[in-house]
Amino acid sequence: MADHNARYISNLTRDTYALILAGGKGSRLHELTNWRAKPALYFGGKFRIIDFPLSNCINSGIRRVGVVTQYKSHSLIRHLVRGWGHFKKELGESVEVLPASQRFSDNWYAGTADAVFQNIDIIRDELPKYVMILSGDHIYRMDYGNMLAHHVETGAKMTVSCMSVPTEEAAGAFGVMSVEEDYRITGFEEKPAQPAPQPNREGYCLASMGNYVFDTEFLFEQLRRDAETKDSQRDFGKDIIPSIIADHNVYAYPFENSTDETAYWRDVGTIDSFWEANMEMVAPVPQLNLYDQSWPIWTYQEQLPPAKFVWDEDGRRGEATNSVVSGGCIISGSTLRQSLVFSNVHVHSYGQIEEAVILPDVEIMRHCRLRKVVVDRGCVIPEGMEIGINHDFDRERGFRVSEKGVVLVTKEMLEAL
Ligand code: ADQ
Ligand code: ADP
Repeated sequence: MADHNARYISNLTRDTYALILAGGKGSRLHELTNWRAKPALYFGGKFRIIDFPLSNCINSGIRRVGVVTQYKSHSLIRHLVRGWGHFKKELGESVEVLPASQRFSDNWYAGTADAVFQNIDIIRDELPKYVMILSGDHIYRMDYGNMLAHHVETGAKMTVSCMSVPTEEAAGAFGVMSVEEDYRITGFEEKPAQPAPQPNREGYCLASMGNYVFDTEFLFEQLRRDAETKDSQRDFGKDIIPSIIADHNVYAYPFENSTDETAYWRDVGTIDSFWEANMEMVAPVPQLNLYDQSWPIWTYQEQLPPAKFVWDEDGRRGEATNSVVSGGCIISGSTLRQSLVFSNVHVHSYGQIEEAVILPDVEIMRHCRLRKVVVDRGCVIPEGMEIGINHDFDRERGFRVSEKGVVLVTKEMLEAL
């Protein structure tokens, strides 16, 4: 791709409205999404998933953003209002929450295309030249300006960002595309059992990341056409993309070939991938650098005192290695290794905690042993409890043990003991 100067890109981002789709169920996360939408799930010690696409927008220079919510949206909306409600419309900035409000129809949002269609009037009011439709479900760092420049340069009506993914991983999980040499899309199937192979890379295919750029007028035309199409499921992957590629220029934007070496993308759709992506954050040098001041991840945070590590009365050290510990935590006479601890967690003495992801407001009483666990917000782990040591026993007690042996514990599971 040609090098672009900053002014060129900032003109494009300024002329763009971003719509983040944050209404999905995330059902493969099981009890973690019983009470919250997937984009509201905690990640990385301080953040929620939605903070990543939102921060990408702000850091890329896109200042007009709508967040489309639907399923179990209470905690998501509360977070957006508290953390992202300070943008000033008068300065051309806004982060708006767009719940399914049945303004155009008597229904909730059907598929992703319907979620956009039902907000056409709000987008039109903004008069953007381009609309970016972004998935609110992923942890990633992406400069959307480069994707916009690619869209303009290829003369595409629509651009789909893609990643090279091993075929067996992509089967049934992602939208998969076939492309010509210049990345024009010639075929697209939503979650095929047998994905089309990627040219020049054996065993891989080109998977859609669920992020799209559209010329605004073209988007509106296609949404209106789709709304009148019988049997459409009103979905970008299932309906819109397959129906336009024959007659219009639709291009793929290969994300990992982009010039940005810090590009990062993770789908955290299962307990295992959620745990793994969080564990990556405690590595000595993670690929996603949360400490990079040129690409800050913004969020809402409570006013909390700093984390505290106490040598208890019996002379046991409170310590943490290769771990991330957030504000408001007290680690007293316990050892944490390779663990990620969110705010307001109190670990009492004689604890041994390894490879744990502990969400906010958790209390772990004395003499606990935790290994390879995800502990949901608000849990109180009773004195002497061992989790992740004997998986049969964990299952018997009603905890969820994932395919790769991560144990999920929630407040409800503990209350049912
Ligand atoms: P999925 O993520 O499986 O596949 P979907 O469940 O429709 O598709 O979710 C897409 C995004 O829209 C998510 O961010 C979700 O939260 C949100 N969403 C879903 N239904 C919604 C609704 N009714 N209202 C508002 N928001 C909604 C998609 C693409 C694939 C691609 C993968 C990449 O369809 O082609 O490969 O994303 O993960
Ligand atoms: P144990 O780890 O033996 O169960 P606690 O966790 O109750 O004991 O307390 C251990 C130490 O943690 C205390 O001595 C104190 O230094 C610190 N601590 C506990 N609670 C607080 C608090 N609310 N504010 C500040 N420090 C606290």
